[in-house]
Amino acid sequence: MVLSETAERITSMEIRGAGRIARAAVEALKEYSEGLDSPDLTAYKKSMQEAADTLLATRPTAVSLPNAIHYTLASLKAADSLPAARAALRERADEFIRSSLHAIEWIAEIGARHISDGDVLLTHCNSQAALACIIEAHRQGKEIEVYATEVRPRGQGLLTLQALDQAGIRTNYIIDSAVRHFMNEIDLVIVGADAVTVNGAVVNKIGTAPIALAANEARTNVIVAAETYKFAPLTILGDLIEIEERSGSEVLSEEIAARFRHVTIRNPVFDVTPASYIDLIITEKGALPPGLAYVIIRDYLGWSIEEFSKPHGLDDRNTD
Ligand code: RI2
Repeated sequence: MVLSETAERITSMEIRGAGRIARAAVEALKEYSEGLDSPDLTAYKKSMQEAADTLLATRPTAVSLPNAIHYTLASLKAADSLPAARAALRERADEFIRSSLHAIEWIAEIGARHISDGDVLLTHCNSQAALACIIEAHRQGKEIEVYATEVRPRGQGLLTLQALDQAGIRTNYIIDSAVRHFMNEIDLVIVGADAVTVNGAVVNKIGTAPIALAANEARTNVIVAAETYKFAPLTILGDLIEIEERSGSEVLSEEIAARFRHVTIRNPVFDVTPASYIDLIITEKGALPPGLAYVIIRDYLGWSIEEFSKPHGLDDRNTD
């Protein structure tokens, strides 16, 4: 598939989910690199950067995308010839894809430890990482039941239903606004993440924050399943995660919307859940309270506060 096609499929959400878009982008970079007919290393690097920019422009919120792209491109730094650069990129891309899939297996293993026999769980949207924990707990023989939300406006809840049903897990399908009604029956909320900030706030599908609020009120624990590459290094500098707002036509058809003259349809697709509403973040490196998010950014993404005292430190950073 050509790179622009992958970019288009990410933008349209045909390829979706923070982990999946990261892997698809890295795969696209690798394919693009293989087919690139560059006269020299400088031209090759320039073309690769342009390709990366095209992919980076697709969706602004899931930090897995820039983290994965920067990690892959960082492999070019040490290359001193065009063939070496191409080989390094290929190796790095394969390594990222392999390790990101491994990460989900580890998260499943660690997350399942936090799910007890008899638990009633609630999940929102369609997170591979969160689902992996639920499915692993079921595989271990724990008797569990799940509430899965519809996820307006794109309906990713259906994908979740498919996965849970296929695994043979007893599931209740509810509309998003029914969450509080059922919260007293829920033992544990488990969701994924598109980004985790340095202070442990979690950016995830719109509706996650009110679910966490309702859980907090009902004293129900909330855990987040997130690979380390979903932690956002630039939040150390105070950068905010951009919340993607998509077309209003996803919420109301253009035909119906055209009947109104004074109505604007707003469609933010993510929200921010503060760290204080999250009990635990499950990463492939272990489970940690959200307050320790900085440790992940420093130890596993290689970004430390000390680096930022250097001028131009940011431009030189990579995830090596
Ligand atoms: P995994 C999704 O975003 C959802 O917000 C989901 O919770 C998150 O990515 C993480 O998904 P979207 O692409 O990486 O549906 O765990 O907007 O699969």
